Amino acid sequence: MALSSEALHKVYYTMTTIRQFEERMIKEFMAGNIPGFVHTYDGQEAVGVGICTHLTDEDIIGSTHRGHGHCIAKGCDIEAMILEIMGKQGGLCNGKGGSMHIADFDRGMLGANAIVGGGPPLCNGAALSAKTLGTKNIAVSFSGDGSSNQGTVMEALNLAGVLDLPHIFIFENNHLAEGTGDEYAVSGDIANRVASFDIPAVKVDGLDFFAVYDAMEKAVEHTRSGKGPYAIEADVIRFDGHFIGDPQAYRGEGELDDLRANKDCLKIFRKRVTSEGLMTDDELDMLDAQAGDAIEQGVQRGLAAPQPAVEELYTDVHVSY
Ligand SMILES: Cc1ncc(C[n+]2csc(CCOP(=O)(O)OP(=O)(O)O)c2C)c(N)n1
Repeated sequence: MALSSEALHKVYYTMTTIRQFEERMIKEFMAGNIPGFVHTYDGQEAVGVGICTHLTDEDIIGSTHRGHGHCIAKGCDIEAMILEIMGKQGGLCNGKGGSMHIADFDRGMLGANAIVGGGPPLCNGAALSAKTLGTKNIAVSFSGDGSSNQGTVMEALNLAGVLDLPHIFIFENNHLAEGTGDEYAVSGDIANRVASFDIPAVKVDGLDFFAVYDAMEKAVEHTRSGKGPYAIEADVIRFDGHFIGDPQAYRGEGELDDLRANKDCLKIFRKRVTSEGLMTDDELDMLDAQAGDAIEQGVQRGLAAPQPAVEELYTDVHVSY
């Protein structure tokens, strides 16, 4: 389906928000304004946005430790995300989850997840619930190449296949798990592995928003219409370290410069929409500026906000029904 001009604006706004959000989180982390451990998503924006553009608030996503981009693409409020990442009151989990545990059920964001391979089994649960209740909602899990090797992911694929669950498995293959390359750690091919579970699986260029968007359109058509699970393996890159502060000694000489020059999904998007006359450089620059302003405002709110009160230490620990 061709995207309207309004939809294209929204897509680019979301992608540039994710990019600038992550760049700012790096700065704030280095300045000591963010506690804990943070993994950034910059470089992978075309995947999160290409996938989530097809989803409603009632569809569920299960994220990873690298979850900021998934949250933003799913529509989470960025100011509330910043408060959460800074551990402040008013954050999406009232400042008690942090970067790796952001959840927002109002947006169908089941949660970031510090357990590698933890998302797919959770999404099977969400998918089973949707199927049992007959809601037509779907669940979408994100996993990395490293995560694809986890037993939990294999079990989730098997169960989704056996139960015909409305679950789309997204594998973001950025070719690195911490500092280990996929050519060393992943035997065979992720999409082929998934296909052996009798689940349709396609590979896509994860730097090309339009390729991801088209692949996800087919996946959603299949899964929402009751035909069961589906998988997409997106070939992508990450611009930064595994975590903020990672010295990246495992990178080759000039590798990062090459990625920034030639494998930047935002530049690829800009080139495509301007050359096809769909958007102008001025429009794109304006969206860059608007996203930057929103992030600046969120950061100022975050810096000024108080931490959760000590009395709240034991609240929000267990769910009450
Ligand atoms: C069960 C489990 N094992 C190991 C870790 C430590 N760990 C955190 S992220 C990571 C690498 C994950 O790589 P990948 O799935 O490719 O995702 P990426 O970091 O590339 O986004 C590892 C091993 C963990 N958090 N959980």
